[in-house]
Amino acid sequence: MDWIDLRSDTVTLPTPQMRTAMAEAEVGDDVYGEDPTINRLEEMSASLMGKEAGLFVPSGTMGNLAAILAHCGRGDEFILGHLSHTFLFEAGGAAALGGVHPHLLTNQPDGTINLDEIEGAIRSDDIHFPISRLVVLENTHNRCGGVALTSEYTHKVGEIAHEHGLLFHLDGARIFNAAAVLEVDAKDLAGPTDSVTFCLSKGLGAPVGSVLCGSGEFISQARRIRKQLGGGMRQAGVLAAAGIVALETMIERLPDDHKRASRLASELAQIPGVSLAPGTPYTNMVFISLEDQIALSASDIAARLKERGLLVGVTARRSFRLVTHYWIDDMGIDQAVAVFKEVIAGSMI
Ligand code: TLP
Repeated sequence: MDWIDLRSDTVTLPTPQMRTAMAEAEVGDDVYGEDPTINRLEEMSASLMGKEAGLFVPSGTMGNLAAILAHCGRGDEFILGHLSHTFLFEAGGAAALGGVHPHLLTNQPDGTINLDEIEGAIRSDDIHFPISRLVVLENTHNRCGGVALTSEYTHKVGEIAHEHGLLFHLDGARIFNAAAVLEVDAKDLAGPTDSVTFCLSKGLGAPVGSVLCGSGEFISQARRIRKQLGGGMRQAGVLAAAGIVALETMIERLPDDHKRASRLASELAQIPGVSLAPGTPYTNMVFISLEDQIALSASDIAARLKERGLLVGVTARRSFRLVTHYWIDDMGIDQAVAVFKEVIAGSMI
């Protein structure tokens, strides 16, 4: 079956140009710092983020974890949103491996955290309290609908963090989607941060990897932590080569995914029984839910869609996430809408 896979942009397969670059990549032992392709990817990434240095890591999860462990010690506290990927979907790594205490604040529907709440969450010097060390934001914000956080907001958070002596990390897994929709440079969004992770293996289509960027000193420390976590790779230039192609060819096409997400959303909204989440889509994610006249649960609907070749993400009992990406063309959107229509029509009370 030719699947239409809208579960995530993580499902993207490498492009033919990536596969060629991977086959031809010049490689060396990266633990010795001798893989020229990885070195090049790290330099390109740092320059795109406006930082001194970069570190190629196997995943966004490891990038965020290495950043938190480099910034915080055991018993320190990091402030983050209750819907952030780092809190929800990274297996509690900061607590499990670093003894770093999460201080959760409410994410607003637009992905931000109220600035007064951030300031109010910063602890005073009292032996009863953990030490506030770090603020973490996410851009685009996945569970808040793939919404982009503006550079004005990010600057304000940076000011608050730095005024109080805290550090600031950005989970910029999809920072280029944010930059595209806001029509700013990714550097503007990463500017106020002390560190930023972005992913090559989501909308940019590379098979593996993320890059953590920050100051030279921070990256040296993160490099040691990556080794501790078992993430010191050897001739991984074969992977970095795909990452370079991703940076060179895939960033400028992200608006295509956003346009297709818009069309998908407006066509799904026409189907009786389906409603759009407020604001969706902001970028490449469409969040929808089932109205009461649909008898089946989201998982049951997803199973029926799957039988017809359409894969979607189930986010709750009655809701879904559909993500557009490089491998979903206009025809894929048409087919997805047609399959949805058919399955929903057969599921009315
Ligand atoms: N997100 C995945 C799943 O884990 C939910 C997805 O399908 O969206 N930060 C953000 C904002 C992410 O969305 C993800 C992955 C990560 C970090 C982690 O990246 P990986 O999967 O490379 O560890």
